[in-house]
Amino acid sequence: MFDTKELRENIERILKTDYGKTLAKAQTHEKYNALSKAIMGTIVDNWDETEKAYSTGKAAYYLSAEFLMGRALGNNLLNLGIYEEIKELLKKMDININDLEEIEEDAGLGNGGLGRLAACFMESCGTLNLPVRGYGIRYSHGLFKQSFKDGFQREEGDNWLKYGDPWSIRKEDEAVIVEFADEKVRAIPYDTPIIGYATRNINTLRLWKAESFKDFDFNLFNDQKYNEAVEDKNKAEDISRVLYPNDSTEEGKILRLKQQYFFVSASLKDIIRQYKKNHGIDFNKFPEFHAIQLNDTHPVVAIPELMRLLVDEENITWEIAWDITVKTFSYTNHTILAEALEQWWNGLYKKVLPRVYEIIEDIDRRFIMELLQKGYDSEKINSMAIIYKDMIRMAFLAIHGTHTTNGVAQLHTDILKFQELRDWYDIYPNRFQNKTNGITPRRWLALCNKELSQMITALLGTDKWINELTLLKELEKYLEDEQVLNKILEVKSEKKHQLAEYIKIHEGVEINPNSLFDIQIKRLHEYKRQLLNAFGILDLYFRLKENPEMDIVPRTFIFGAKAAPGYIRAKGIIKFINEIGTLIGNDPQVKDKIKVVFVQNYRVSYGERLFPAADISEQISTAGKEASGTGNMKFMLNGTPTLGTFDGANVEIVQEAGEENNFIFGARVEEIEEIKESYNPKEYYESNPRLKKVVDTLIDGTLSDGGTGMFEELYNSLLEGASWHKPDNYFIFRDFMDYVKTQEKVDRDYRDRIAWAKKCLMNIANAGKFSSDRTIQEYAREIWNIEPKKI
Ligand code: 26Q
Repeated sequence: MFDTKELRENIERILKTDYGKTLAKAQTHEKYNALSKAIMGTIVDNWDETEKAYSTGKAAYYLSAEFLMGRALGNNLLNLGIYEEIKELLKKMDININDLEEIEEDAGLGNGGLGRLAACFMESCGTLNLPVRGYGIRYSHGLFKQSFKDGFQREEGDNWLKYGDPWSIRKEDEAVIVEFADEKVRAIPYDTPIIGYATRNINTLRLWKAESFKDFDFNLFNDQKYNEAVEDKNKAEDISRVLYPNDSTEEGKILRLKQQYFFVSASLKDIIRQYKKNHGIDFNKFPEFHAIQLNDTHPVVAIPELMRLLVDEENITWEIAWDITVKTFSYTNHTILAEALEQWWNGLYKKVLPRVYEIIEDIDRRFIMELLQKGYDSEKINSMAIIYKDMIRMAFLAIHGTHTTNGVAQLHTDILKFQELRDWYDIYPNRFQNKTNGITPRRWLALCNKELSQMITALLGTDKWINELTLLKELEKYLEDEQVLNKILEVKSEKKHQLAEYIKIHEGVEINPNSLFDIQIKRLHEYKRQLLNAFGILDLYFRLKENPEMDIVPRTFIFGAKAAPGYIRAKGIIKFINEIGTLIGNDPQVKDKIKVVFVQNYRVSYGERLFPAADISEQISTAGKEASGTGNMKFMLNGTPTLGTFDGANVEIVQEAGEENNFIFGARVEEIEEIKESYNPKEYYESNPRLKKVVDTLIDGTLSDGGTGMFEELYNSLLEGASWHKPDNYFIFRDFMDYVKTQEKVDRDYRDRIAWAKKCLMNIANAGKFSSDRTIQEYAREIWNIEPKKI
C-alpha cells in the first residue's frame, strides 16, 4: 500500500531541510518530527478527498472548548495499519519506535472527561466515515504540568508546542475576524487530521489561534518603546494562550468569555462561508446541511451568535432565524453539580459582547411571554428565566435554543429529567435524550494493551472486534477454559511489571509488581471522594499495626490526579495522601504489605500505562454526582473489576458485566435523597472508633500539612461544614464502613486466581456497549441525522 523506501527518503530529506542534519546526528524529537511529517505527506490526498466528499451533504460540527487528544504518532500509525511496518523500518534505521512515541508531548488541551470524550468522539467519527468536524481552540499552553514538592502540588506551564506540532497545518487563507466591543482579532485555523481506523477517510479537527492584525508597531519600536511595540500582538494572542485549569465553573472572567466567543464566532463564520459557497444565500436549508453539537455550556454563546449573524448580517427575520437556530443546535449536559452549571454576570456580557447580550435579552423576553401564555406564575417563571438576578443561566439558554438536550449516562439523564431540570422536561419532553458515553477501543485497548489485544485476536480468530466491539461477547465461551484464564492473568502481570518499571523511572519509587494494584485516576474533586479511599488505606494501616499477623494480599494503592490550582481543599487532599504514603513507606512493619504511590502529572499518556495494569478500578463518587465517568470504561475494557458506587455509567457497567464480577457498595441516589436533609456525620464519627481514628489523623499530629492548616480545614469541612456547604457534603462517613467491608471482599476474592480471572474476562467480554463507536452512531442517527460517507 505504501512505499517504505520512499518514506525513509522523505524522513531523511525532512531532517536535512528542517534541521540541516543527517539521520546519524538528529535528536530524538527531530526524528519524531520528521517521521510525523513524512506520514502527513502520505495522507494529504485522502484528507482532501474526504473534505470534498463531505462538502456536498449534511455534516455535523462538534463545538468544544476542550479536546484532550494525548499523543498522535502511535495512534495514527495503528489506525493507518502501518504500526508494525514502521516499527521494522525504524529498526533498520537504528531507531526504537518507543523512543519516538515517548518523546511526543501530549496535546493536553482539556481538563479531563469532557475533553477526552471529545477526542474519543473525533476518532470514532473518523473510523465510521461520518462527516463530522471538530471546532475548538488551539491553546498555546494546555493543562498545567504537575509535580510534587514535599508532597504539595506544584504547577508549571505546559509549553507543548516548543518543538512544533507536525500534526497540524496552519491555514492562513481561511482566517476569519472576530470582534469584541474593545478589540478585533484574527482567528487562524490549524487543521489536524483525524485518521480513522482501517478506512481511507480522514476527518478534520480545526482549532483556532488568536492573532493580532498588526504584527508589531515599528514606530514604537524605533522610539525604543519595546513593550508597547508588541502590546497589541500580545493582547490578541492572550485569548488562545492558555486553557483554564478548572473542571467546574469558577468566577466569570473576561478572558474566559473571550475564549468562548472567539472560537464560537470563528467557527460559525467558517461554516456560513462554506454554506454560502455551496448553497447560496437561502438560509432556510441551513439545518438540512448542518447539525451543530454544543459540548456542555462552554460554546452556548453560539445560539445568540448565530441569531446575530442571521438577523444582522443576513437580514433574516427573527422568527425564521430562531427556527433555523433551534433546528441546527443540540446540547450535551455533563454535570448535575449545581455549582458547575455555568452562569455569567450580564454586566460582563454587556461590556464585552453588547449586541450578543441584547439578543440574549430578546430570547429571554420572548421565552417569558411563552411561559406567561401557558399560565405559569411568577415564581415558576423566575426559576426558569434565562436571565435572572443579573446572571445568564447558560444551561437554560442551551435547552431553550436547541432541539435536543442529552445526558451522558442513563442515570444522569434520568436525574436531569426528573430532578434537576424537571421544569424543562415538562415544557420540552421531546427534547431530552440519553447518550451513554463511550471510549475508543483503538487507543484504550489496541494501542495501549497490545498484549491483551493479540490474545483477543488469537482467541476470536479475527481483529474485527477493534471496530465492532460487541464481538468481545464471544470471549464468554472461554469462561471455563483454564488456559485462557491463566493467560489473562499472565498478560495482566506483564502490564503490571511494565508499569512498575515506568514508575521506578518516573517517580523514583519501587513497587511490588506481584501486589494487587488498586488504582484511582481522575481529576481531584471532593465528589469523586479520593478522601474515602485515603481513609480506607489508613484504616487498613492501623489494623495492620494492631495485628501485624493479619493476612492480607499485598496491595499497592496508586493515585493520579491534578487539582485545579485554586481549589485549595483538593490540594489539601493531595498532600494528605502523600503524607499517608510517606508514613506507610517509612514503616518497616507494613511496607511489604501496603504501599501508596501518587504519580505525578497524570495525563492521557500516563493513563495508557495505568489502565492496563490495574487489578481494581476505584469509581467511588457520591451516588448522583458523577454524570458518567469514562475512566471506569477504560479499566473495564482492560479486564479490571470496578469497585464503585451506583453512580454514572457504573450502573450500566455492572448491568453488562454482572454485579458478581464487580464490587458495588454505598448509598444509592434514592437513599442520598432521603437522608440528605437530616444527615448528621457526627453520629457516624462518634459511634465508630475506626472511622474516628482515621479522620482524627487530620488533626492529631499523626500527619503533618507543613503548618498550612490544610488538614484542619479538611477536618472542619467534614465535621462542621462551611458557609457554602453542610458537613461531609459528599457522605464519606455514610459510606465508609460499606467501603472497607467491600475492600475486604476484594481481598478475599483476589486470592482465588482463577475465579478472579473470570471476573476480568467477564468485564472484557461485556465492554462492547462502551465503545464510542456505539455512542457516536446514536448521536448520528438520533440527533444529527447524518449518514456515513466513505471515500
Ligand atoms: C467552565 C467555566 C469556567 C471554567 C471552567 C469550566 C469547565 C471546564 C471543564 C467546566 C467543566 C469542565 C469539565 C467537565 C467534565 O469533564 N465533566 C465530565 O464529563 C465527562 C464526559 O461526559 C463525564 O464522564 C464526567 O462524569 C463529567 O464529570
